Amino acid sequence: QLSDQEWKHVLDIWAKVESKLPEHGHEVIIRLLQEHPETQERFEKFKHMKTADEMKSSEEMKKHGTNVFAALGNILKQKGNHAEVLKPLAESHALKHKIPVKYLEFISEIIVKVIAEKYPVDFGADSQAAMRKALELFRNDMASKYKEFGYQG
Ligand code: HNN
Repeated sequence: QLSDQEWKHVLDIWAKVESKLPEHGHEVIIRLLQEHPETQERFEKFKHMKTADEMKSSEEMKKHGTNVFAALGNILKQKGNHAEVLKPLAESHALKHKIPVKYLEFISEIIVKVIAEKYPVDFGADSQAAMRKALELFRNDMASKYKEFGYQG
């Protein structure tokens, strides 16, 4: 679990991310698919895309990035009491999309990297450490929900 100070770091930087939520969400998805091509196979609607340029000009991918970041923001704002909002997401990602915990690790790394590039001044070492901790908590709780749904992740 995170301290009050750590949650404050997480939510302060997230407030900055939200000023350009669709753009940042879009960029994170593109980098996930580029750096880990196996993740692209999980998206019926994106697996035909061949180049980063194609992804950048895709309004549908931007919309998906927005949805992912909106869901993540909603989780972070629960400050760890996220069981209720996590459950439907864990269910769909376990049983329908079959997203291994490894992929959640991939995106966590990219999220920290992208925020650090966009907000170097506001996202210092303490904030980065707090965000990593929050994303780890998210992943751990997803992993235990996955198991409840019979998916080993
Ligand atoms: O739960 C749902 O199926 C609703 C759509 C949705 C949301 C709100 C998805 C989603 C889909 C369905 C896309 C569609 O058809 O519109 C798929 C195929 N995801 C995936 C696949 C992979 C994936 Mn995710 N998601 N998602 C969300 C929301 C949040 C969310 N998803 C994530 C990762 C890492 C991957 C692996 C490639 C992911 C994360 C980390 C989050 C943030 C909580």
